[in-house]
Amino acid sequence: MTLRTVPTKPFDDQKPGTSGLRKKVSVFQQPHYLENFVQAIFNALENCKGKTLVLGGDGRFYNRQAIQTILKMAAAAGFGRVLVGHNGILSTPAASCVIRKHSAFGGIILSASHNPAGTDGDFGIKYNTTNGGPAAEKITDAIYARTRYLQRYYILEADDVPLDTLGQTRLGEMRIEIIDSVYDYAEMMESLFNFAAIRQLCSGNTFNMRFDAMHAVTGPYAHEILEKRLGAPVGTVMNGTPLEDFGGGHPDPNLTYAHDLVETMFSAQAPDFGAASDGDGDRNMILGKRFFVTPSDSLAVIAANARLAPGYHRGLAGVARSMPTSMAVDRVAQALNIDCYETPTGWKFFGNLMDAGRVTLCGEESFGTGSSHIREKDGLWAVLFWLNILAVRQQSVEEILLEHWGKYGRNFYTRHDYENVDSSIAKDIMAQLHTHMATLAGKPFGTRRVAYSDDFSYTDPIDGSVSTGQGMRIGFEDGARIVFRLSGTGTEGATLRIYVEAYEADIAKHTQDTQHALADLIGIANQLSGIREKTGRTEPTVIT
Ligand code: G16
Repeated sequence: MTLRTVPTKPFDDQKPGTSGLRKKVSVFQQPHYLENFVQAIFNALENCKGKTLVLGGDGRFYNRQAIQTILKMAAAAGFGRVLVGHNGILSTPAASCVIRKHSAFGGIILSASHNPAGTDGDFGIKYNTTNGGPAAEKITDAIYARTRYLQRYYILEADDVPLDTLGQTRLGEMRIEIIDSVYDYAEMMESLFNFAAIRQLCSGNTFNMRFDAMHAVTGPYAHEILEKRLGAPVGTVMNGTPLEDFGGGHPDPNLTYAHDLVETMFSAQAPDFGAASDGDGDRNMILGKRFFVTPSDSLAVIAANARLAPGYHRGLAGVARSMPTSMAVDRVAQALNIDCYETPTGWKFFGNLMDAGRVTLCGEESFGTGSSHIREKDGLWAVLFWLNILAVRQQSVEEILLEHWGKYGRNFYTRHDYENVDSSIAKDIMAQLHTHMATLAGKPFGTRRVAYSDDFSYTDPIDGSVSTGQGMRIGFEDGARIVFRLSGTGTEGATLRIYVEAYEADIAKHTQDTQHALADLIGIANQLSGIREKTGRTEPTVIT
């Protein structure tokens, strides 16, 4: 085995987005592209000698090839030990769990999350730190800075490592452990939730559920936890075999892309409970019988019922949500008399708050919910939390939501996505909105008046770091809000997101259709951005 130094040249498009570097597979397949980014990570970490790294991904196309390259580069960088998921598989939450449980120095997670996979699909890579969470901006900035002037990378010339046999092997001086992808994670879930009560619910005759793994990474986790450990009937898990191209689907658990599940849950014979997770297992969608729970409401309901789960029976230290997430959880926090933090979009912004013990529960409108049990959002965890609540309360999902809104009021909420918009048009729309921000305060729009408008900026309360340009927000005096943001996870053109929210205290109005309830605000958002005229689109690509 020889250590090779390979000369290379920087690529100018390796700036990590909301969650790591995501590009088309063909971009990653360019000679040196992956290697450059991995070397930039190792260079930014400075001293990897003898340290432990966790490595795995969501099983999409290019996962196995990338793992072989990264193992040889990790050996060249001097890592002492690498824990690799069996067959290269680790869901994002499982990777976070393994990093923490085994006190690893960090981890590399290979995933482009919910983006489609396959030879024409997307691939992604991100670095998580020793707390198990996505690297903070100062680290991703340091990695990016290294990519800008990288001249060489180091790699061990060696045979590929078999990933399909559990156990230990070596690559040069470095020890490799192929670990069970599910075990640590499943054990942790069992320690947090009332498995006995959930088992009774799932294995009885009165309750019926479906979990859609969308041919992505959560299949093996869901089979083990829901069907084996909790006794749900075989067949509860749909699309449970992970495929390199996710079966040609788009594993984004929302009403548009999780169509198999949505069809089942809105049919005449709908089961009582339905859920889905995404490509890498960190997102979740929760459905009742012919009933959709928005991620923002799901976060609020979990917060309000947290004490029902054994892992949370002492209550919550505090909660956090991303800025565009609805303010439903704020109302619960107020009632519980705990702090509620508003952060920019991106799970990495929750890390410091959780490490400092300020918050237990976090969530985002983008179908992400999680807690301080790990430092990533966690799809199956959210599903188990809901099952725990249902098992204890013995009510339907709809009944729980109606009661919740009755107590706290309802935050109607929707997000309109315009995907694959020409990047220069999207930038232009955002630039014009930016100029509007300074002039809107005090202006009336129909029955509403603008209370504030700005480009959201966040000062981390723990380390004082400042993140600017995190989305344009317009707040009305009655608590309604409109937010405009460009997605930081897409790989084609730009995705413009419009988030709309309004609070309704009147219980008689809680069962209105969301799009109808928010129609006037959607009209204001369209008018202010001019999105339809400027893009020629007549409707959003996805509405959630
Ligand atoms: C990632 C981040 C989330 C973020 C989401 C959407 O999720 O981890 O924090 O909310 O992207 O980001 P954007 O609106 O910029 O596209 P995932 O599941 O894709 O890793």
